Amino acid sequence: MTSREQHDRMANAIRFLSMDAVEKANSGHPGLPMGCADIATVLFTRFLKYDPKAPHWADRDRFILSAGHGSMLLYSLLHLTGYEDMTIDQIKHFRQLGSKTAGHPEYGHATGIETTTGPLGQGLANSVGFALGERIMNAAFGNDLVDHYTYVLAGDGCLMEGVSQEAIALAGHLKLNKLIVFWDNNNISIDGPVSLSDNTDQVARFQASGWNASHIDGTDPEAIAYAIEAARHSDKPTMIACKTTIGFGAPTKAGTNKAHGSPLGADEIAGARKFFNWDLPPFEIPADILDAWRTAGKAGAKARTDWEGRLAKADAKLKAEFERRLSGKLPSNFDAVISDYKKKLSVDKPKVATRKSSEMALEVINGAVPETIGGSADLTGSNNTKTSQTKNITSDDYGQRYVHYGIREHGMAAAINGLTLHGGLIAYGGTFLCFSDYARPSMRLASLMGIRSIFVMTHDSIGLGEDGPTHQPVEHMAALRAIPNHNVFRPADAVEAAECWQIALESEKTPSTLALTRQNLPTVRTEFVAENLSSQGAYELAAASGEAAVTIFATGSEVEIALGARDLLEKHGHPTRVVSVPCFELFDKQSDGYRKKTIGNAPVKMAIEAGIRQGWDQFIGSDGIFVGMTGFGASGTIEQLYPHFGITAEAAAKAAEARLHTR
Ligand SMILES: Cc1ncc(C[n+]2csc(CCOP(=O)(O)OP(=O)(O)O)c2C)c(N)n1
Repeated sequence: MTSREQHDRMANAIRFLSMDAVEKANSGHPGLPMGCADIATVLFTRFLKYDPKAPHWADRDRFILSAGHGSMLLYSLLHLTGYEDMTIDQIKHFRQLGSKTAGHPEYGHATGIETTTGPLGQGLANSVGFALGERIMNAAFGNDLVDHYTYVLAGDGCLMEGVSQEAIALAGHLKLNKLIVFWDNNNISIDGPVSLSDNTDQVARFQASGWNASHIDGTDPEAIAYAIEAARHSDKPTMIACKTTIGFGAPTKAGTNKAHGSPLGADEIAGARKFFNWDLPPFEIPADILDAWRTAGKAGAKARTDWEGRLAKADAKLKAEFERRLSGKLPSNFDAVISDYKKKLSVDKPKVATRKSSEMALEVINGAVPETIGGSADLTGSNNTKTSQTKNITSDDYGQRYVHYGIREHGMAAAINGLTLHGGLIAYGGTFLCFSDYARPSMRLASLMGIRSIFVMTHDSIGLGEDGPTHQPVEHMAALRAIPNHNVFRPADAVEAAECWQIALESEKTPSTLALTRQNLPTVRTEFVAENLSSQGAYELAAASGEAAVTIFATGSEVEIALGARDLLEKHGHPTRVVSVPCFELFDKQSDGYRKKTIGNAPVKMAIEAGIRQGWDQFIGSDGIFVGMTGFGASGTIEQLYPHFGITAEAAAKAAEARLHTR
């Protein structure tokens, strides 16, 4: 049992590492680590199940610092408990280029960082996916292999962000009782007291969403321990409102926004050293305190080796499947399953919407890949995300594979990231492409983290018809394509849809968005090709009858229009080729030679996409012809809208001919 004095000195080690690192970096946030050091010390020395020697141990408890600006809290903990890559040198290089101690915690930079945080609210919203992932994996593999908690430290900012409500409501609904959130209730944000902009009763708010919630003194180790113990035995998720003081120990800046986002300065730090009776120079930890921290860091080793013993003794098939899923590798027959399915499609030649093609592909995928977890933000019937294998996950049955996320696009995308980061699962979820705007902050973080989250975005153009411009995406393809490391697919038919899904599942370090139509489309890939042509990003779908006078590039539903324009142009004696472009990002990765050959040098280059031009000049040049949208859509039938906006085979052929004649 740690004495109060020992606890205080251990907590102070966090405080001094944090304030000294921020001071040396001359930037950062010392206030949160100083205020929350007691919570972190109790959690990491008395409750958290972890082993710094095995940071990826599947059954570890997860700790998520949702208030990512307090990154030095996490870095201090990782250093003190003995994570090998978090050296004192890393702490000394806080926020410096190339160090693991980035401004905000970044997934993949150092072990022990479970998710990237900084955009407030994201960590809290991810945690719902982590906690749900734990329950799903527990249902599949049992208590012996999967039985852990998800702890979150969130600030006022996390709770003010709208995504927090989506996350809280979902967690309460799903009764994720192994999710435990500490709220750093310090009454301060950047502009000053929280009362400038908020007076929500947070405890009542969480309770209203089905959580346990109560106030404690966040500086009293016993109160913290008692609250955690109670939370661990609850049948609901728990929020512990911890009253703290930002910058605790700084003589004049404590309790004020001056302790938030900048170094404290030499005088304040000297004052804090006096206050805490800490006379060591920066970055030095008293040997007995470092020992105590390292001992705490070793405490989880036994739980880990016990767990390894249970895994070794588990049924061989169960063990192999558990290990395969955690490795992120797909079942070995996956490629063959997709190849057989593609063969069948080229024979059947279905004329269906790509949202339906996506469902058909998912029916095959979900049959072959048991770790997929589907879902939709209340548009299941429209997004076609549910298949025969995916029944509803409920608070009574986590052993299923479909999440009704509710009308919570942002919360869904963040939870998908959490499910993905948890490990052992491949999560996808759907909404309308137009509402990717509501999910975009989490989609961007999936790209930054380099994880396999999959977003299914249907109703991908004016082709959705009568819902009108509020629902018709126009700039969304361009906006999503602008995110680095994000594969944005717009398949043209059922074969491309299957190929795009295959790539999405195989891309372990890149999230994917599939943009899918509401309207039916013919099969354009009528001949079976074993190779995944979509993986090249763009490929020649129809060759010209002679030396090409025109090349038409198109995606998704507009490939049919491009093929129609090609027919007209060929009839008029203009050899025309069509290039399908299911994914810009993958095309960018091809060799110069392949890209040059695919773009070709036809005198007239044209792109057709029912969206804005942005991004297309790389194919058609600034003097190329773009057939698409120049502004918002309109409410009407699909039959009216395409001609209204001039996106037809006739209009495209006419524009190409006009250009040929001016040459
Ligand atoms: C989405 C988002 N908006 C704004 C910011 C900038 N920001 C960083 S911390 C912060 C204030 C957070 O206040 P609080 O959570 O109370 O943290 P404390 O000051 O108590 O450490 C703001 C506005 C951000 N990181 N993320």
